[in-house]
Amino acid sequence: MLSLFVSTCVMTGSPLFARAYGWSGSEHAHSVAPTNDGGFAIIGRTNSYGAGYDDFLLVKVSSAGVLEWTRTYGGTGHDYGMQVFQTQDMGYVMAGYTGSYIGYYTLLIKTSSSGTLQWAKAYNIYPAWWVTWEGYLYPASDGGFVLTGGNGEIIVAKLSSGGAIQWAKRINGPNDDSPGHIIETSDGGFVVVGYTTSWGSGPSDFIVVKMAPDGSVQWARVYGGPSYERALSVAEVADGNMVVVGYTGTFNPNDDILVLKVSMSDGSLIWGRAFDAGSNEQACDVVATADNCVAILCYRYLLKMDLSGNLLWSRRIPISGYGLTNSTDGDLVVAGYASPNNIDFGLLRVGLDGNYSGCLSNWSPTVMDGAVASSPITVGEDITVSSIDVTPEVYTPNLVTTNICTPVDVSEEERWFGREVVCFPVSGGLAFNSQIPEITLSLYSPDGRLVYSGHLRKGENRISLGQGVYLWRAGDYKGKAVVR
Ligand SMILES: [Ca+2]
Ligand SMILES: [Ca+2]
Ligand SMILES: [Ca+2]
Ligand SMILES: [Ca+2]
Repeated sequence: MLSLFVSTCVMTGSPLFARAYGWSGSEHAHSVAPTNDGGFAIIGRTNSYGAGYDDFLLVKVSSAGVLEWTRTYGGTGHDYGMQVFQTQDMGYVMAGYTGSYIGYYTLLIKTSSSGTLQWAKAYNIYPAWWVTWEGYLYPASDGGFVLTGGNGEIIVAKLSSGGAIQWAKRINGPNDDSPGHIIETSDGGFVVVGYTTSWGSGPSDFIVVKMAPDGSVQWARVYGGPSYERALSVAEVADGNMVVVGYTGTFNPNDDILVLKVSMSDGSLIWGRAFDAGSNEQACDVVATADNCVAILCYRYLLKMDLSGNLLWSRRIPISGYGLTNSTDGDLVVAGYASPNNIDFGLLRVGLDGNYSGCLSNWSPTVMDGAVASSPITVGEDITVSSIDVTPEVYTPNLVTTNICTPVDVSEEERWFGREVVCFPVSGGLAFNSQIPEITLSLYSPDGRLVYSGHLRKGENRISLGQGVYLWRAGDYKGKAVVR
């Protein structure tokens, strides 16, 4: 029988890892952003180092999760870093809560690409407390930022790249309302989500407000059942609509994840799903994925859905996640906390298949129809925001890295010149040409499972393999190979 197997050795990839970064006190990570070098910037807070109580902690790691540099920023009070993004000049902008500058409760910090402080501003509207530590930031395509926060109300402000306020709006409900994430949408407008006790049914409902680039409200709606609903995050998805995530008490006495797909054009509900695993499940972040699906983070759980509302996979993860992002090459990255040293920053990188053997395990929630009632509301009024320039203290902490899971290194350094082990195509498998008398060879599936282990002799070694993608390691040499 003629074998049609053809194999090629290809370069790719980045390691999967789950790591903690911390010191003796508490390091809580709140979110993570990809950086132009393929790595990540993680923001949160620490009380191990800094100017007093908690300070912002910014940790820069490589694509493989290797710690590159760290800084703290803050004053003598509590300073909680919430979100970070890389700016168009390759620096960083961070936002969070501050208690260090009385009367001004949102802190925005701009640094260089190496974390050097460039400017910092604190913001408030008087007499309201503006941003609690649930404030969120998002980069705007004009180089500026949009910021939301509130303590009993939802405030949205558009800032220039230098932190000057361009406009600010208040979602003016009569009762308590609280913001979750804000995003810029592909039309240059913005969407802010949160929860409201001013409208809707029962104790609270999701609130979603779609704004034009100038902050005028295009539509606003509430969504919910007879119990509480709280939205925490939103993502624009591949078909131009949005997915809003949070939690609900409508379907069970305990919290369930609630996922709503909502029309970008008018806010009508497209579908809803709720997930229960018998305990309190609360989705806290969502991202659109490179393969046109969505991934949803719920503390110790990560799940992926298609845009029709089907659950594709759900996993238990080894860190308590708060923030979810995409790597520059499409993997999923979760930031949160882990506990090797009291409480540390935790960071997990996993592929779009959710497979990371020995690190993530299957989790099977009950899936329910989460379609809930929805109604339009009328909101939006201009407000005045004031800011002051502040100078946070900056420190360089020493953090320890701990592996929570054994990293799966799928990276390839194809140093053909001088390579002592080379993988090349043969019919029905792979061949390895080794110049070393004897060396151990391990072959893994892409999800990190060991599928072959043996020794290479000096010279050519042939291994019969079925079709598929294999990761291989022989001593210091490694690569990825496809058997077709
Ligand atoms: Ca710690
Ligand atoms: Ca502080
Ligand atoms: Ca409700
Ligand atoms: Ca539940």
